[in-house]
Amino acid sequence: MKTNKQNNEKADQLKLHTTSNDNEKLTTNQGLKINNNQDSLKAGERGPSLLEDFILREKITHFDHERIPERVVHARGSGAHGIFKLHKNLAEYTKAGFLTQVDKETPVFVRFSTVAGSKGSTDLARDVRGFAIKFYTEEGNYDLVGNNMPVFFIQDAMKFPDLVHAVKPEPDNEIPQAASAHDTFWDFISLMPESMHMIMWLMSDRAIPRSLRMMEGFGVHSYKFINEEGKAHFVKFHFKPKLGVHSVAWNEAQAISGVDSDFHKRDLWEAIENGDYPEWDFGVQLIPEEDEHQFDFDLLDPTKLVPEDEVPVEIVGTLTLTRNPDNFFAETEQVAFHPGHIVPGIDFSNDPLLQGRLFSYTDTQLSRLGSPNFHEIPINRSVNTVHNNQRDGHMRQQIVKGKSSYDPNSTGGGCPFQAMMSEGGFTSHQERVSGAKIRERSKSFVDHYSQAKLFYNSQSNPEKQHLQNALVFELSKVTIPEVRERVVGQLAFINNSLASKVAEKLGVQVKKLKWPNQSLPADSNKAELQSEEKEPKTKASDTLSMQNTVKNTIKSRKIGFIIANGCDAKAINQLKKTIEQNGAKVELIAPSLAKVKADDGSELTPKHSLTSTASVCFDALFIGSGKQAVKELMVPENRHLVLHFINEAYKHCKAIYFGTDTEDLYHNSNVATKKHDDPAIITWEDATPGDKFISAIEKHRVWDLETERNT
Ligand code: HDD
Repeated sequence: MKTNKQNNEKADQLKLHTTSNDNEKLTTNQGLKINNNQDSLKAGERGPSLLEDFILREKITHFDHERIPERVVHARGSGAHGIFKLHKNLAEYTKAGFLTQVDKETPVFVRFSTVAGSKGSTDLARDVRGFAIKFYTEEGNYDLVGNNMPVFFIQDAMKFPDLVHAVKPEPDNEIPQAASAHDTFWDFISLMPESMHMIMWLMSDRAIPRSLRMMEGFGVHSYKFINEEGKAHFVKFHFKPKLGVHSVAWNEAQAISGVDSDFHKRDLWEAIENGDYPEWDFGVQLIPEEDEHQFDFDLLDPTKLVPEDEVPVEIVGTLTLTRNPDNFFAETEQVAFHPGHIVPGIDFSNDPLLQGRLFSYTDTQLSRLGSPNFHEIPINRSVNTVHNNQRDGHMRQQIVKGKSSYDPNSTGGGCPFQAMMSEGGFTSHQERVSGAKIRERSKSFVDHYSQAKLFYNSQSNPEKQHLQNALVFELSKVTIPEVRERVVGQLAFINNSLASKVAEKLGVQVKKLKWPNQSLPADSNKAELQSEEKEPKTKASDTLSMQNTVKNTIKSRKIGFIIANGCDAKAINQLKKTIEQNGAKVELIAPSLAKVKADDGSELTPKHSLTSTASVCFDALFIGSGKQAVKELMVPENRHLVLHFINEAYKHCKAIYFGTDTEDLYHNSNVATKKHDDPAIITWEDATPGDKFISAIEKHRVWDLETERNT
């Protein structure tokens, strides 16, 4: 295990608040040493407990108040500390200090999350993933609170509570947990055509990532960069994982939820502990303010992305996660993000979803963390000191000296002083704004299908198939036939073949119905504001398909080796070494947890037994070599377990390597039914099996052969 030290201003600040109980005596919260932590104070050996027992009362009282409300959305999360390093000076576009000093390292805390489920729900739910970053810059905290999908369900914050109520468990029976496959979600979606682009993303495999380390991050909204001269550029933020963007299969996700519902949390934790620091390229799409109207969509509309073919993503930095939190609650649970935490050089756009978010996040922290002093919790503190006249409130930590708590003042010599712009004082971008006070949606937002088409058109055939299967799965759980029909009617505006295939499985007709967009005001001209079927300017984009992602590394992948007594030590150790040299991890699986005696007398220690884990926890399998070992794996007690491992991994399109003497296992497994050449099945007959195995793992899965592998 590598030590993951991090020395920077944030780590140093956190150390001041970090304690260890090593070699210490137990105390009360008042520092009194405790002599007996086993028994309460009683009147006589068998007598009643005494009210006087302040030690018992303190312990129980604190325990009674240990829980705080979970986040209303994004309740389940995993966090890590890291570093953001800038590679390109962006001074031409922004005056933000952390984006203008090349090689500058800014400490960050990142929290990934699912959206709909409760804190204790499974990691592998079909859901959007939150991707929130707190940059502890020298100019104050900058929070980029994004997701792993570049668009959102709704165009206006007014609809956010409705969206969340619809996707959360239904209010009468609190069913289902962490799932969108139910009536209320799809009822809402069917009546909100603007959600269709996001629905394409949500039904794609992006919603079931292989790892939090293997997903993209997006700022979603258009933000603004402001340079020293006050010139503005629209900017879209991107994080591209160095390991590529990879997913699991849907029935694999369901199985993982049973075997290890902390799969993503564990994966992130272990990778960082092992020194496999997750890394992302940080990129920006920059659009001069004057080019705002050059697109066939509105830059302020959060249901639209800017195709990379129209505005390329320029990579300007790296985000690396290097340290696990010391304490989940103190750090990951108490971290408070807010899109409104910005620094000079970054500003908001008029995206109505973003504008609403600017209210919501402080408000939610007040109810979640219970005090306006939440900024004083160590994980939330900026690295520069806070000076203002805000005072008091629950749990105040800062002890501000002096009489003065108002401005202007002479009692404090006028301090703290306002900062001039040249001293880093924040000023909002001076955008000219005028308009009548109206409660309406801009007509430029009324195009709900073109980018949904762009996304669908950009998918490979297996990705299209998965998306279709996901829609069928989700809508089959909907009990109201009209809702299913309405969704299918919406799909028909995106792709006829998709709509009819889904309709067929649901037993409904495709009726390309037009109905008023429910989000429009009752007296608006609905015909004019009804979204028409429109082709996007960019018809398809390679960047939107995971098929075109990075596939040249096996770094940090988990490979299961199924072994037994008498296994071929030389072959196993050699393959293990090669795999580890390429950066992947090998875990040994044996019939039991007892040490395995190899053919050369050496002992191997299995991490798992055949019953304590499952193929879904691994990226690829090696089935151990050696006559004796295979004999043990073939005894009735083990045989069905090993075959289940193989068949399941085969079904999920993973690489499987059959070592020498495993013919019997091979022929009894579903692999033997393969008809075509399958690059991810490696056997004792292959000339360079190790290389072939590694190259198959690099490709992640043979999704193209999914139908064949499942028939
Ligand atoms: Fe939000 C949490 C991302 C729209 C209101 N949101 C939250 C988190 C992420 C996002 C990643 C978890 C932060 C963490 O780890 O603590 N939210 C988004 C994105 C959105 C979005 C990418 C659209 C582009 N959110 C959105 C709207 C509203 C909110 C429109 C309300 C008007 N979001 C919240 C919240 C949460 C939150 C209720 C719950 C916990 C928290 O803020 O701290 O205020």
